[in-house]
Amino acid sequence: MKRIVLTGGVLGAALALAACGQKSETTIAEAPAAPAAGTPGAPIGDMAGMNMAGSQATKTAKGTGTVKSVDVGAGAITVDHGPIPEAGWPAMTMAFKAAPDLVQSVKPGDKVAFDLTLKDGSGEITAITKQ
Ligand SMILES: [Cu+2]
Repeated sequence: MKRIVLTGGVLGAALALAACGQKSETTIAEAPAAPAAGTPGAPIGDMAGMNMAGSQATKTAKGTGTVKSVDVGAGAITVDHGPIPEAGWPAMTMAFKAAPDLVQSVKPGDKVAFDLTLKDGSGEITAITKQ
């Protein structure tokens, strides 16, 4: 804080010199310093709030693909799926978490359309239908 005040004083002195002794301009130049010093705190607080909201939100997405394997015990369906723009994923084969009744409703080789809930970079199948 002291260094900021000193810097302000130096700048104020420089401005006073530049203004050739017009003291009214020195006063105007120093006035904005107080609001400016408080300004950085507000945007940082807002951004922190936005980030928290973003991490807590869950997105949904839809995909299509071919079931590669199912694991009822683990509650997972492995799908060779097409691109899923909502998740920013290219086509790939990956395992999704899914409720037991969904896992049991499909078998390897099935062509399926599915709904996903996206959270923390992974997806859970919330609905799946054979095509
Ligand atoms: Cu994937």
